[in-house]
Amino acid sequence: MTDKRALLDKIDFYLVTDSGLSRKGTLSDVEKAVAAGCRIIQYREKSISTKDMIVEASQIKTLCGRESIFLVNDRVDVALAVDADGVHIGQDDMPIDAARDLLGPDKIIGLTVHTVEEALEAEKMGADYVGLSPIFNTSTKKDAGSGIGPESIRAVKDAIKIPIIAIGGINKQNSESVILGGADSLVAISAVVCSDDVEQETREFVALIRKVKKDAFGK
Ligand code: TZP
Ligand code: MG
Repeated sequence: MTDKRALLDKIDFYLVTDSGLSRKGTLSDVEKAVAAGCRIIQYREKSISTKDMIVEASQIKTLCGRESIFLVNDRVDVALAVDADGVHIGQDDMPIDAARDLLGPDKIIGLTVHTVEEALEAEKMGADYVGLSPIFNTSTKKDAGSGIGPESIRAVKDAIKIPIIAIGGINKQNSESVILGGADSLVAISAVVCSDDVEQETREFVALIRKVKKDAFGK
């Protein structure tokens, strides 16, 4: 197991980039989030050329350094080109086994799931974690569907051993319900990248998640 894969068990706040929503830009957001203790970054970029993505992905890889996991959303080819730590893929993207064949055994593969059945299938196919989506309604992803509610996380947690990252409509007010519901980590895109101070917001999310885990589970 690489060092980066071992880090998966220790993540609290997970940043997904969004250049359309960001106030200060993707590179600035990544830099601030890493400085604030975010240990996993997903580069999600759908609006620039592959050539430009590869340039930006290499810069993000440098910012993540050895401390933070660096994943590329959807694009196995871009992840390979820059030797990222792995990919995050959706139900309609490249199947996990095909991605694993291309990336090899050491890279991290995360899959978006919406149900217990999809989570079980993801684990069976060799996913390293699942992104459970959407927990609440969100306007950040137009086709995300309706929120499943934080109370739906428990059934997924009971069904699989790999970590669950919760995503969709999460903010500081509802984060506690998400972690108590069974999520290992959570993503908040608009709550962080639309803020004036990404570093401070990230710090607050990291501290809040750690406190909820410590108070509830003693870890
Ligand atoms: N996938 C599922 S919901 C979502 C993505 C990328 C958007 C989450 O954004 P926000 O602003 O945290 O609701
Ligand atoms: Mg996708």
